[in-house]
Amino acid sequence: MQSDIRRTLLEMFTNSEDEYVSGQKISDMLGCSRTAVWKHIEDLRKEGYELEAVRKKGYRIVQKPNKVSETELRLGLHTDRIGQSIHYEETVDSTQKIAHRLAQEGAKEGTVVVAEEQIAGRGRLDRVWYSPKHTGVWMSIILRPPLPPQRAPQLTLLTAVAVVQAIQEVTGISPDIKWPNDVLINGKKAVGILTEMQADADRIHSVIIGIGINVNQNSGHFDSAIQDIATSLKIESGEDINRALLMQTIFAKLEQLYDEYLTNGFKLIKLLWEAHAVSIGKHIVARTLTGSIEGFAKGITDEGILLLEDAYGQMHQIHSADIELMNR
Ligand code: BTX
Repeated sequence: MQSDIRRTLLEMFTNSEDEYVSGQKISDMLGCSRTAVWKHIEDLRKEGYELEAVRKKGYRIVQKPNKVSETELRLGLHTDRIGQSIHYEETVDSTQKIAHRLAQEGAKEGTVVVAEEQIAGRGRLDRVWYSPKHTGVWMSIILRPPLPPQRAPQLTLLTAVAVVQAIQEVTGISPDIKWPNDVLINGKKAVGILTEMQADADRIHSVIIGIGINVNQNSGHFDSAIQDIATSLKIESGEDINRALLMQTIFAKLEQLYDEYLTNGFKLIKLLWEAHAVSIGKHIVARTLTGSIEGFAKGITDEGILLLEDAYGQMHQIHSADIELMNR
């Protein structure tokens, strides 16, 4: 079934809430025969929608699938670019890998790759990112900013702000950001963001923003390797969270902030980021590939780089590191 028909059909069911929609009404709206309506209904059932059919009354949706399929994501989406093209799969090794390929093949800005499960999800430095089935948001977004490559780290911070704003709006929880890419709730990691790019020396071709969010895991459901450091939105809010709504909200916030960034630069994004940052103004240890530096986190530069002052008053610019907050 074409996705436009599917969308119109689902919109009809959503607008009529719990009421039945008659086969005649559907066939009038879609401009097709009653037999074709029945076929469309069967297609929705195959997608996991539970539809009740009652003679002389019509159809109604009893249960939607617990999926973040293209159909679910497009219904009620309020963006111009981000999420307008969705590449959905049940199981993948990593959405980043697929997004890289699509970007190389010329995918449009705003294309989103999303999966219900990743079996080789990855974090920075090829670390493992656990992405169990149907419980989280595992997605990669392709952007094509007309910028030089050294500006790309700003997009990691911009994404963290968009994700935090969306979580706030959907769940009421107000997460913290730990430079550069951890989103924490009560000190535990709920979100990971991985920004990769395809670029030459002076121009970005595409930025692939990977976002992993623990949404509906219960405590005890995490892999033992991350049991003590990870949390989910459900654990923190006590409620099941609608993953499609959360994603749509992220798309809208991201598009808003990205447009602001492309028009007016990083200034406002930096202020918003600082308002959520827990690692600034604290004593921290920054573990980089070449060693550890302990000191006071003074802030971030206009490029999004961390400024760290050590015990001798020397200032370090940290481009990439894992940060640990010291208790003092
Ligand atoms: P990171 O390198 O900052 O964090 C990776 C570390 O986080 C791991 O070493 C582990 O300790 C911990 N960790 C792993 N999985 C989880 C989890 N589910 N919840 C909390 N902590 C965890 C962060 O890298 C960037 C992650 C990006 C993930 C997205 S998902 C969609 C896209 N596809 C893909 O393969 N990666 C990105």
